Amino acid sequence: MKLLGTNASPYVRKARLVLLEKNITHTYLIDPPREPGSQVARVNPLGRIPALILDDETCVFDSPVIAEYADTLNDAPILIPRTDALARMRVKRWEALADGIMDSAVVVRGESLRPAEKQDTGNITRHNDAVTRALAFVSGQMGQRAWCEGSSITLADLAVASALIYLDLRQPERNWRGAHPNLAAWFSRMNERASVRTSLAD
Ligand SMILES: N[C@@H](CCC(=O)N[C@@H](CS)C(=O)NCC(=O)O)C(=O)O
Repeated sequence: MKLLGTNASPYVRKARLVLLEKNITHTYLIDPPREPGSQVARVNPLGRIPALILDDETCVFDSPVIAEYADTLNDAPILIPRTDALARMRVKRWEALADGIMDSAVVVRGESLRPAEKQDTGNITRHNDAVTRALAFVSGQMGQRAWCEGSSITLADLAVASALIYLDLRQPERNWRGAHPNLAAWFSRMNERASVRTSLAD
């Protein structure tokens, strides 16, 4: 299978981390959707990354669907609980929270690329405030636990790490480590994982 993406996209990072953690053989292809010659719109009608192209050419999108599909391919590890409905919901809710942080940070990034006089400052504030609230919620839920949910790594950890890596990239001035030392400690452990190192290497 082939994963189309870019290194900056937090959704792509989440999908990559799932494939890497589960040791699923794949080729990672850098394909910015807006560049001439991109194959993204041909395979994903939404024109978005990540797009996972299976060997029979089926295209899997978007990142929650990729994560869920990939998680069913093997059990090592199981990243989304299979049978416990409450545990499953909680992991998916963590993912929704992380994706929401990404969504808001992407909006803020988009605004910042517009000429100053065209930027919607109200929109920027709304989305930055949502990120701030969501981080406080993440921190409160995390407490001093080793993992977001349960007693081992899940999709929740990979999704939250992807959101935080994106915040570091686009909002380096945001001092989330100072505001949430428990998140900082958890993140520095996540950062040592081979999957995260690989995703940050290229
Ligand atoms: N909900 C989607 C969001 C994907 C998304 O918005 N990706 C952005 C990159 S971060 C994209 O492809 N935008 C289209 C573009 O850049 O033209 C997912 O989770 O996969």
